[in-house]
Amino acid sequence: MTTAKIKLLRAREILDSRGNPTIEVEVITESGIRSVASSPSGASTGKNEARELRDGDNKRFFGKGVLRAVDNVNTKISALLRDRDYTNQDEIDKIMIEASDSEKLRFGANATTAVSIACAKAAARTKKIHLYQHISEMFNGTEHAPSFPIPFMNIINGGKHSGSGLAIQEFMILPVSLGKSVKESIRMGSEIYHQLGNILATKINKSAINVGDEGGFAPVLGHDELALSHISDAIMKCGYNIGKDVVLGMDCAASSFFDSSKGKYSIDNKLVNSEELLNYYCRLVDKYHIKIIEDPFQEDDIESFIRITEELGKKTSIIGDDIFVTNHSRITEGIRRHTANGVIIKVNQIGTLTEAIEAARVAFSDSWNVIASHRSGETNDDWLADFAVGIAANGIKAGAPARGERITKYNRLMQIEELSQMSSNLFS
Ligand code: 2PG
Ligand code: MG
Repeated sequence: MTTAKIKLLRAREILDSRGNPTIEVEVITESGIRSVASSPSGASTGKNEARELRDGDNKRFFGKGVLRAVDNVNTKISALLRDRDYTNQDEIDKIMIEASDSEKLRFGANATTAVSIACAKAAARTKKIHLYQHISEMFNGTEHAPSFPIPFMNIINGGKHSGSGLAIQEFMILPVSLGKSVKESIRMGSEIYHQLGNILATKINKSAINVGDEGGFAPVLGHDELALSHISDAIMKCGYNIGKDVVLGMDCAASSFFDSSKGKYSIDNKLVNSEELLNYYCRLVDKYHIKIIEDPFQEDDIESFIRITEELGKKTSIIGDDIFVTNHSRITEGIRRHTANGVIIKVNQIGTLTEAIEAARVAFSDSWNVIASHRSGETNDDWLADFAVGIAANGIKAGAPARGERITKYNRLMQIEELSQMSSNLFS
């Protein structure tokens, strides 16, 4: 009989990086272990994501409070999971999935996500291993040498994440000379970020270095292409080789600049159709060494996804976020139709660790690029770094190399690298 039993779950309302409420869950085990995890929250959400439960009580936080989700953890989920073996993640998650609805709205995906991760943390502590090792064991079935993701650093913020007016949501740098280690790639990213800040402040003005939700700069540039051009200047000024040391990526989050009444995309003060948008991307890819394009079209424009994957997929990874929403059936369908060749994995988009791992597994089975991702509303919890290493993700999206809730993921990644180089496996 197992002794790894849940004694109590305790949830509370905390604030995320945007100052909105989110949920933190503490799991307390029979043996006295206490583990805490919190759920992040997105702004440019896919319409098929698992749903956060918000109170809708306009007297508190303009309706955004999460007291109902907190109460669900403290009462309903607690009753379901009490005395359960928290080292059996499959079982813990299955209980929540079966008692919930398909959108996870009954408990709130914000509640189930935090419970799921808090249990994984408790299990790792019980096994006296690190969270990334525990997730790796879950993912691979056995212990595996850690594999490190490339940091995808979002250094210019547009779309719903800033007031820059840029249509494209994220302009990212990927320090790809990973042979140089995680530490070195993070150093490169940080240098380029600061160099970009100098360029924007000098060429535009100081207000151009105000930042958006993910810590990237939010300059008012007028044209999206200028963001790529300033970033390229910053990379070169730092002495790095574009295309070799560093490549570029974009999360277009195109649903957010799609005008459904006109059936067109609004970018650079123009309305363009999907054909014109595809041509625009093709031009940018060649000119700026763009190796990642996430959500190039709105989430229902599957035909255009197929088109761009056909056209650019050999040289650029076409990544689906809003269209797949970390859902393994949607990814399976995407593989069948060649809708993309990469996927974003966000635990809170599906609501449990087990389902997120399953989604990643399906994507890997067709050699897709798998990117573990934060949300634009984050907390200082750093579990994402362990998750990314645990599933051997090709990349990790954690925002700019600035702002506490972003750098805590990058710092943890560097810590994991150091831990994995130590001969001893001792838990510290
Ligand atoms: C995205 C994410 C994270 P949000 O679109 O990939 O960068 O944004 O959390 O707002 O959905
Ligand atoms: Mg995205």
